[in-house]
Amino acid sequence: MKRFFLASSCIAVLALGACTDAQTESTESTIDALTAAATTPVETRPTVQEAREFLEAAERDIVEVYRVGARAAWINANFVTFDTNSLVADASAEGSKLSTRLSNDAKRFNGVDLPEDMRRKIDMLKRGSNFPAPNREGAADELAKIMAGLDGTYAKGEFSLPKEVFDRKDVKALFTVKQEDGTKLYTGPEDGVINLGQATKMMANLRDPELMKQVWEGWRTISPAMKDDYTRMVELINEGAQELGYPDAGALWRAGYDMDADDFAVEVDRLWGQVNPLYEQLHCYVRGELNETYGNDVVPLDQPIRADLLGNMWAQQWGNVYPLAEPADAAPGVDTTALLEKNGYDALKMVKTAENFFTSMGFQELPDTFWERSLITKPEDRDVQCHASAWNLDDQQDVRIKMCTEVTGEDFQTVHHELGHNFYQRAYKAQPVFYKDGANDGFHEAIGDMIGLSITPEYLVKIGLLDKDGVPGENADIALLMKTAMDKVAFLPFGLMVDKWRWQVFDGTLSPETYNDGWWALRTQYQGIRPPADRPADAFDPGAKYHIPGNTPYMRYFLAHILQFQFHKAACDQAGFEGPLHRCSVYGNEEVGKKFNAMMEMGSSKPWPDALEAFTGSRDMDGSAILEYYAPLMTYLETQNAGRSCGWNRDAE
Ligand code: X8Z
Ligand code: ZN
Repeated sequence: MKRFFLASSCIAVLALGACTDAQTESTESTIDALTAAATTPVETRPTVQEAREFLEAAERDIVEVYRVGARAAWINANFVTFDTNSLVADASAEGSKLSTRLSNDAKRFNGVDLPEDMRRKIDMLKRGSNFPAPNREGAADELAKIMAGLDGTYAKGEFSLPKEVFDRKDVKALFTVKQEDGTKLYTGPEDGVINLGQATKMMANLRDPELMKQVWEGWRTISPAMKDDYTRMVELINEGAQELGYPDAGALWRAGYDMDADDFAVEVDRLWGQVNPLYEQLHCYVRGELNETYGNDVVPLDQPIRADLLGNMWAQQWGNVYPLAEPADAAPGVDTTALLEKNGYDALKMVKTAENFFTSMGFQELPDTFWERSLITKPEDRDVQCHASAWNLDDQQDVRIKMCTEVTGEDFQTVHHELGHNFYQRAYKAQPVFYKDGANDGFHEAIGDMIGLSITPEYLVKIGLLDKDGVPGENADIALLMKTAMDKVAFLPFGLMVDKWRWQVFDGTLSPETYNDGWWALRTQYQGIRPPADRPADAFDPGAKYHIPGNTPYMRYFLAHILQFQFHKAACDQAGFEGPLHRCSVYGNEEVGKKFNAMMEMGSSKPWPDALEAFTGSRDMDGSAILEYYAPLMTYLETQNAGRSCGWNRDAE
C-alpha cells in the first residue's frame, strides 16, 4: 500500500515504500477478526458492498491527498527552504491523518468474509504507513514537522576544513576542471566549507589517512543537532504503531512483507547466513591489501577496518579503493569512469544511455516531461536534497529523477538504479492505487540494479563506449568480479545493519544514550569496521546517513542486493546465456523484457512470492545466485587469504 507520508524517500511520494501487507493475516488481525466475528451480531456486520464502497472512497481520498502532497514534496526536495519545509510538513500531516483514519475505519471489516483481493486492500489500509502518527490532536503535525526538519537538516549539511587543505596539490587537482577553451578552473571552496558532494569526492579519491579522518569526522558534525528530534520522532511513531496494534514501529516495518513480522527477521538472518562467508573472505582480502598500502599502525591485521579508508563516506561500498586492492596477477578490468570521460559523456547522456537499455528490452521510452522536469545535475544557486531519488508525481506518466549526477562509473550505476524505479512505476500504473508499489520494497530497489548487472564490457562495446579490442579476456575475470564485489558484496552487511539498528531503537533495546554506541556495535559486528578515532560524547553518527534523517527504511537494499542477482540469473537463463554470469548482458533482449515487465506490471497486487515466481520460477529469496556469480572470486579470495588470519573481534571498541 502507499505510504501517506510525503517526506522524501528514495522512491518518492506516490509509489512508495514497504507497504505490502500480510496475505496470511498477522496474529493481531486474526485475533481482531475472531473477536469481531464473535461479538458482532451478523445483522449489524458491514456487508461486502459496504467494504467495496469504503475502498472506492479511500482510493479517491488517497489520490486527492497525493495530488497536492507530491508537488509539495518535489518542490521541497528541489528547493530546500524554511517555507517549502513547512509546506511539505503540512501536506505530510494531512496524509498522515488520512492514513490513521483509514486504518481505523478499515478495522470495521474485520469479521467480514471478503473476496481475497478486497481483504488484501483492507489489510494494507489497516497496516497504515511506516511512520504512523498517534491519533490525537497535534501529533500528526508535530511528527510531520520533525520529519521535514530532519530531512532538510541533512540536505543543507556542510562543514569546514582548514583552508590549507585546499592548497594541497592532490586536493586542488580534485576540484580543478578543464574548461572548453582549455583553461583550468578551480571549483573547490574558497572558505574551506564543503558539502556532502565535495566530501564524497575527497573520500573516493584521496589516500591520506589523516585527511580522510578529518573529512569523515567533519561530515559527522552535521548530525548531533538531529538527535533530540530523532528521539522525539521515535516516541511518536512508536505510539502510532502501538495504536495500530503493533508492539513498536520496527514490528510494523517488518510486517510489510507478506509474512509474519517475526519470520521476516529470521528470513533476513537466513539470507545473511548464506552470503556472510563470501563477505568475510572479501573483508580479509581487502584488509590485507590496505595493510600493504597503509601499514600496521593504520590497518592492523587483527582489527576491524577503519571506516574512513574504504573510499565511501559510510564504508558501504568500497569500489572506489579498488586500485588499492587490484589483484596483482589478473589482467586489468574496465574503468567505467575513464571510459565515460574519454567519450565525453555528461550527466544527461548517462541518463539517456540508461533509458536506452530499458527501451532495448521493449519498454516504452520515457515521456518528454521526464526530461523537462527531472533534476539531473546539482544547481549551484540553492540547497537541494542531493540524495538520488525517483519520483512519480501523478501515478501515471509524470515520472522523474532527482540526482546530483557526476560523471563516474558509480553514478552510471545509480542512474540505472533510479530509472529502474521509474520504469517499475510506469509498469504498474494501471493497478489500483493500493497496488501501485513494488511486490516488496526490495523488488523496487532491485529492478534498476538488475539492469546495471548487464553493463558488461561486451555491452559497453555495443554502445560504443569501449573499443572491441579493449574487451578484457578471461584472464581479467577476477579483476572484473573484484571491482563489483567491492561494491555489491561489501554492501550486504551495511544493508542489513542499518535497520537492525532502527529495530533496536524502536523496541527500546537502545536508548538515546546508547544510540551511537549501538550503531558502532552493529557496524563492527556485521561489517568489521571501526571509526578512525573515539567518537565524541554527543555523536549521532546514524544521522549522517541519509536514510536515517530521510526516514527511508533500509532493509529493502539488503533484499535488493540478493534479489538483483536472482533476477539477473533468471534473465540470463531465459536468454539462453551459457557463459559465466558476470559476462551476461540482456541488452536488447525483448523476450526477457516482456517477462520482466509481466512481473513489474503486477505491482503489489499479489504477495511477493507470486511476483518472484512469475519471473524466476522460485517463490523464495535466495542468496545462491550471488554466490554463483562470485564463485570464481570466492576461490581466488580463499587462495589469497590462505595464511592470513581473517575475522575480527566482534565487540565494539
Ligand atoms: O539510496 C539509494 C538510492 C536511492 S533509493 C540511490 N541507495 C542506497 C544508498 O545510497 O545508501 C542505493 C543503494 C543503497
Ligand atoms: Zn532506490
